[in-house]
This record gives sequence, structure tokens and C-alpha cells, in this order.
Amino acid sequence: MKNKIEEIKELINRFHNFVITTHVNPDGDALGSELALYHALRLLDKNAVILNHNSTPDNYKWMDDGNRVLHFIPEKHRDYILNADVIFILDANQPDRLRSLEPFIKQTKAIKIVIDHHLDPHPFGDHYLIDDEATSTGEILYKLISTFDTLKIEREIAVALYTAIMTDTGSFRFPRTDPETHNVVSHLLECGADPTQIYMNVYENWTCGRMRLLGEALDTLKTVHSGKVAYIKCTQEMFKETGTTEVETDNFTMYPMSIQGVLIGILFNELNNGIKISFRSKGNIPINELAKEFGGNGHLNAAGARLFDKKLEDMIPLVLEKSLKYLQAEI
Ligand SMILES: [Mn+2]
Repeated sequence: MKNKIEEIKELINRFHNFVITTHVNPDGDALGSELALYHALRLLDKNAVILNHNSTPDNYKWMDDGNRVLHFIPEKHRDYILNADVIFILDANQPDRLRSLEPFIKQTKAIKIVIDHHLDPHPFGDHYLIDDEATSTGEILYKLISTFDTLKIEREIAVALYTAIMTDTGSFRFPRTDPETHNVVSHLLECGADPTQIYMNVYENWTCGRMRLLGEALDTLKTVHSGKVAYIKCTQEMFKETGTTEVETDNFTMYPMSIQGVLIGILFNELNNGIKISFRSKGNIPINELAKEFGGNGHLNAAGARLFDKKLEDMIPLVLEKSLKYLQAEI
């Protein structure tokens, strides 16, 4: 890990033009990591551009009041990718997670650096800084940024990294949260991150439509396998009725997971062209293995899968049936 950080530090020092990107539907870790790295590169007098497949969700727009995160439009932005010296791919380790950027990232001669904390990276980058024990990509970036002696962690960087770590640890409660995480966060508070304000910006910022969507989703709640697996679903009709999109189901999995005795919680989302499944588990249940059975990926306790051209009513029974064998894992 130390050697890898040194290697990447050297590439940052050597080159000048950087592009930063992340996965489809960026979350707090993805956006916080991108913005922290962007500000760090600017402080080092480098050129940096952030290009994302999606525009920034409403509850993270406050973090980017300078509009540094650009919604990728191929005709307008492709040359940034093709002419970059280095491309940072953050919080994602599979090229198809980059969606509309993927063909250009495959085409460019730029050096590709993948910084991530997910398991099973695909071989498409030139350098990998992967720590699957880290709570978040933000925590890995903190380590990278801290190695530059000349770089002060300014408030903007601290806020972005704090947001990344807070969101990916479920507000410091997920299993990988350890003393090291709190040491990092303690320093970020010293550097000006305000925990009250950041929490409010991210989590106490719902639209009425989103709250109504949650109500409808909870109405679909069912449990199977003696109450050990609980699931909810959101259909296209529900999104239309409440004026919401799939992005607003972020963290809905916490509700089935909060039920006494539930070991696996699942959220099924109906998309325009298929479905998205979010899986959560407790203890040693390797829910990423269940996700893999449906072409997905993730961590031990949190994973996801996207299936194109599949229907909810066909997939739900199949997923529930396959979930049974994972309940036998020790916890
Ligand atoms: Mn992450």
C-alpha cells in the first residue's frame, strides 16, 4: 500500500493534466473523493477536470458550489479524456461502471489509475491503489493526499473527505469503521469539516416526493425464510407517482435491515430497461457472493447488481430462493 501511494505520488508530481471520474450514479464517497482529489491537484498547480456519467444528485450539490463536477457530454468533453496525461478512476473498479465514458477511457493513451475499496478489480487500469479493508475511497485518498508535505488539507478537502467517509460508513456504524477511521475523521474536523452541517446537507434534505416513495416502498415490505430475509421494492409507477427517480432510493435498504432477526435485506428497483438490486447483510454473510450470481459485485455486507431487460416479477422469486443458502454462514 505504501509503495503504491509513493508510485502514484510520483505520477502526480511528474504530470500536469488530470481527469477524474467515478461510477454511474455517484454517491457521497464517489463525489467527495473526486472533489478532494480535484482540490488537492489544484493546490499542487495541476490542471484537473471532473467528468461524470451522471449529473450530481441534489443532496450533494452543496459540496460543489463551484460547479467543478461536469456531466459528461462526449462531443464536448471527449478531448479532455483523449488528451489527459493521467485519468483517475475513483470508487469503481470495472470499466462498464463508467458507462458513457468507457469507450473514451479505453481509447485514450493516458495513464489510468484506479483508486478503490471494492473487491475483484478488473484489469483495465495501469495502476491500482486498492484497499478493500478501507471504509471508503475517501479514506484511501486521505492517505494519498497526506503524503504530500507541501499540501495542507484545506477546509474544502476536509469537507469532501468527511462526506465520503461519513456516507460510506453509514455515519460511522458499518463494520469496517475502526480506530484508524476515527483518527482520520478527527483530523478532518481539525481541518474545518463541520459534522452537524454535513449530516444535515446530506441526510436532512429530502423532498416530500422521496418521503412518499419511502412510504410506498415500505408498504411492499415482505419477509421470507423465517423472517431472516426482508425485502422492499420500488416500481416505475411509484417513481412516476411521487415524482422521484431511482437515485432517491439511496439507503432505503436500511429499513428492511432494521427489522429484528433480519440477516439479509434487499431492495429491488424497477428501471426503464431492467432492474437494480441492492443487497445488505449482517455478520459474515458474504452478500457480494449472492450479488455475483446476478452479475453484480460489492463488499461482504453491501453489494449490488444491475440486470438489463429483466422483470421484477421474474427476478424477485429467483433472488429470494438463492438467498437461502447464504443464511447458513456463521454470524
Ligand atoms: Mn465507496
